[in-house]
Amino acid sequence: FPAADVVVVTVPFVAQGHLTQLLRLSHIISSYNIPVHFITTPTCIRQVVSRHRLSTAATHHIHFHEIPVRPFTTPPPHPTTPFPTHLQPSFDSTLHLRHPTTNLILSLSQKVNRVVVIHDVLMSYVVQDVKSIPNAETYLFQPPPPFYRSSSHWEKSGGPFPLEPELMNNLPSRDGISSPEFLKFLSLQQSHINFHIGELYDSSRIIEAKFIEYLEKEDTVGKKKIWAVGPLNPVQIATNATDSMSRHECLQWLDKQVTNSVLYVSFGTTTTFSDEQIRELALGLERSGERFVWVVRVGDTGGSCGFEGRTVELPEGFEERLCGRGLILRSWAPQLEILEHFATGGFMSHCGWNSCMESISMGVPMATWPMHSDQPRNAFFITNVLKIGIVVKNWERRNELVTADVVAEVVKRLMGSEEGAEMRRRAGELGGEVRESVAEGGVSRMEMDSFISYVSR
Ligand code: BUP
Repeated sequence: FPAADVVVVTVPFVAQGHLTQLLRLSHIISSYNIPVHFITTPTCIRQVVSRHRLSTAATHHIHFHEIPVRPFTTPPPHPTTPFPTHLQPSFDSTLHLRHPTTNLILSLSQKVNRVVVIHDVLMSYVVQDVKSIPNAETYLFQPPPPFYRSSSHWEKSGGPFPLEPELMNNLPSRDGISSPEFLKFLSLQQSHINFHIGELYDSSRIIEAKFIEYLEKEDTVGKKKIWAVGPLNPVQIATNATDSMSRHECLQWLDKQVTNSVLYVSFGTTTTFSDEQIRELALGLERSGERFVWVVRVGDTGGSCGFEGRTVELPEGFEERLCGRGLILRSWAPQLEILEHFATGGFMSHCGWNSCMESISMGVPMATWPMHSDQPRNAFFITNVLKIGIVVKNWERRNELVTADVVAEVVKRLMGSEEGAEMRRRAGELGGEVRESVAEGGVSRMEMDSFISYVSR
């Protein structure tokens, strides 16, 4: 691919999972020798740089633009309030990014033939002025997977859907996946979605071909081109001498464990359990008798302030009683490396789409515990469509406490039963196919190549 006279501007939504996806996409695009400009707030830049341990070598084609946003006037709600209320600061801060983003695109448009703007669907308001810049064009990045988008469309339109009707009868409802504030924010975005050229997904036709085809056929996006270019996460973690010296201590602990014997437990960046739920989970993990690595942290609060210092209380004596059978991580964990590790044999997860794609591509079966947004449908996709997961918490019982007994039973099924072993085998095979899809000649790589050809036409 010759470097055409084109630059890409990526505009992520200001929450970790969303930043991660567009940062990964930026990396891939820059590897085609196309300059990428990544625009967000200073807090988010700091967050992605430290959490992703970015080195200048890895990002030399990515230009980070920090846009200071006004200080928040009200403190954010406590992180245990239901999602996504505590992310209100994120919603507010995006609104301030509109003019700086337009100015950046405008100034780039005077230097190159074409500016390609790839924006999170939640940033449609921010990029609305691009339509008046003649040599700039927009592409919408959809953070949820095609299954979520296609099943939501089918709910409204009816008609045939590429899944057995009995399964569709059990599709989790979308009740309770969002707060009124978030719905208001979404509707603001919706009113600015209409002028993009195409849509990009962090998914692969290996796992979602029929849902992608449904979206293409059903014309849900007004005959927009769809590119499924995932997984965006690296599928092979490079380790060299320097990296191995700075390897996280949990990886050294995993090195000493038996193949597929450890459950990784993490519920993402946006939610915090109640003290009561933490207690049941801890006792359940203990009762299961299985080995685990558990990321116990307070959810992000829209990068504003306040709760970073709060810690989660575990039951008294819990850590001592484990006698080395479990590892508690209280800060940012190297999730991809953990999932890639030979000792990891299961992932108990909230089913954020990044976590699902990472687990799928590393061939790890899941125990599903969704909390909000697309997560209930992602969990359904993992357990009922790909059949590489077991339910811990059913969405229809979202207001109930998950007891220690339920946790222990699911963990034992996933980690210590024939059923779990069979799922692991299936997940392993699927993971292999998904990893191949991003290698030379694979379907996802070809879609990425086709996207790059299109934007540098
Ligand atoms: Br916690 C944690 N280390 O300790 P999702 C998360 N991650 O690398 P989200 C770590 O953050 P939604 C940690 O690998 C994934 O890439 C993880 O994204 C990484 O969930 C990302 O899974 C989390 O999409 O919620 O952002 O919590 O995306 O559903 O809004």
